[in-house]
Amino acid sequence: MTKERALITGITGQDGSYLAEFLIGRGYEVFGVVRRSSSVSSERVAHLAEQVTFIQADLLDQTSLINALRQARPREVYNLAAQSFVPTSWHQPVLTGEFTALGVTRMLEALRAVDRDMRFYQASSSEMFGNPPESPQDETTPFHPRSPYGVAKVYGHHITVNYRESYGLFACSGILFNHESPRRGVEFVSRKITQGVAKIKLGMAKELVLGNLDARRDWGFAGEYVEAMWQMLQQDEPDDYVVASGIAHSVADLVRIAFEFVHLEWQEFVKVDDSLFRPAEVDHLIGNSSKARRKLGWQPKVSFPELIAMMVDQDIFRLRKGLPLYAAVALAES
Ligand code: NAP
Ligand code: F7E
Repeated sequence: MTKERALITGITGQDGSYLAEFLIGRGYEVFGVVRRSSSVSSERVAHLAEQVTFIQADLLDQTSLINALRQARPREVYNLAAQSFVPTSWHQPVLTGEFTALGVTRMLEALRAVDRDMRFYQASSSEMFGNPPESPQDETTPFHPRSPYGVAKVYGHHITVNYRESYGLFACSGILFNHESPRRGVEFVSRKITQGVAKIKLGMAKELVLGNLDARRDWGFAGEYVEAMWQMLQQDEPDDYVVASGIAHSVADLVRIAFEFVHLEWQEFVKVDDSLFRPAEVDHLIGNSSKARRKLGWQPKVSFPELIAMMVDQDIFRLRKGLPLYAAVALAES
């Protein structure tokens, strides 16, 4: 039997690695877009190297995207690539717009040029809500982004909807709230905290310097959120969905739970540095994913404390074993 084919941009990122694992597990032939780099950026998918076909392309380069789709001929295209770190979007706003906003149009144009029957998933974000007029946020909540990243994602969302309406493409936008994992980039607050706690526990660091502890987010486990992406592309009609846990916690809660897990008092180690505060903060996000739960049958299973425990545990394991930052570690190992 011929395997279904899927192409993932951003396969070397957190979500790309979990999505590739998930699709391989469902019998897909997986193609992953990687950009040329002078150093290795494929730690998260090293364990999948034999099962994925990597294609060199870049969201900045239209021809390379067309060629990637011509080579892979996928049924499903998951556009996960982006400049995804919010603080960097203030330092590199133009580049963020090129990758995270216009990059989506380049992908959609490539799809239109190669095969309009391919199904398209766009990685939209709760950062589009920014400073929302209502709580919790769902698919009808107006956008008020608070960073160049959020603004770029609003463009990516609207162009996806527009190509669906203009050309009848099967294009879906998944509005995902924060999702974390032991493979999360170390600059994001969850992993910064769990790695910091692991280092302090092992005597490798003395303090953990953070920014705004009052910000509240709706955090879930990335391994589960990628399943919702796939489910969106299996529906009869393309649509947009909020994916969230429905529970918000503060950064301070995250800190407290992570330190409690290793039996340490967080107040003894955490320092706040005002320079880590953002020019415009997103204070409080919480998602209402009832549409995804109803139509996709999706629901999260890993609780917030379980997620934090999993991350601290694996950070301690990696540090003890001297493993690379993003190496996939089986849960049973740690
Ligand atoms: P991530 O870990 O930062 O991964 C980003 C990926 O994009 C990497 O594979 C990166 O490749 C690739 N990339 C960046 N610029 C590129 C370019 N010009 N051409 C080709 N590839 C490029 O992000 P993530 O957390 O997995 O998130 C996946 C997607 O979901 C992103 O679009 C993000 O904005 C969005 N999102 C994330 C969350 C979340 O909580 N994680 C929530 C909502 C939406 P390199 O390895 O070469 O850098
Ligand atoms: O910040 C506060 C910070 O960088 C969360 C991306 O995946 O999710 C992510 O964006 C909160 C913010 O994620 C530090 O001020 C305090 O309020 O982990 P973060 P984010 O900005 O929410 C969305 C949904 C995406 O789409 C993005 O791609 O934590 N915070 N102290 C800190 N944040 C960081 N990074 N570092 C600190 O030291």
